[in-house]
Amino acid sequence: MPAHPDSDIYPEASGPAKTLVNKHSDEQPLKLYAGWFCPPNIFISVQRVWLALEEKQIPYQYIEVNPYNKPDSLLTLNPRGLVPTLECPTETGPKPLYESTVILEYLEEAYPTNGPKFLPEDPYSRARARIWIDYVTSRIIPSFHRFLQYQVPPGEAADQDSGLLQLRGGISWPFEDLD
Ligand SMILES: N[C@@H](CCC(=O)N[C@@H](CS)C(=O)NCC(=O)O)C(=O)O
Repeated sequence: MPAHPDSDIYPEASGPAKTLVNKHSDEQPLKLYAGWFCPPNIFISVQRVWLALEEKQIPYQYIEVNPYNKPDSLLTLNPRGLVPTLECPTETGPKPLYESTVILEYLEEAYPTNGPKFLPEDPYSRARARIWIDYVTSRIIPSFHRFLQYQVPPGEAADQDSGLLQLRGGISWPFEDLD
């Protein structure tokens, strides 16, 4: 099988991102396996977790990996080899977590004194917030991803609006139902 086009991408962050990476290179019990090139506008999953750690000022170690050239260190923690993957300290030793929304809830619960809180305290408001989280994850992100990757089908005339119409179709929602 041919290698993924991003398998030999530049191996580390640069510019301001590199400054942040360097700040979090020291050994810490909590480790974030991430890829610098998973940009917020395409794969928001890495950025969600990275931003949460920064916002909550939770000490963490940043470990750069290329998820398209999966190192054993990542596969041992997450057999699917996706980022973000978190290595978490537990009473019985370090354990892995993955799926960005699950990681966000873990950080909220495992570090209760680190603000800001991402979810409201009131259970009903929390549930409403989760509807929005699910909507962004299941509708907006995949639709936007399809939009970015849209290609005119072979034999069809180029129409700049086709990708946009697909995006709009994917995110349609009865907005008036939600606050
Ligand atoms: N649902 C996952 C998505 C994780 C994901 O797809 N991450 C991308 C970021 S670049 C990845 O690791 N891709 C590597 C691959 O698909 O093999 C989450 O929210 O954490």
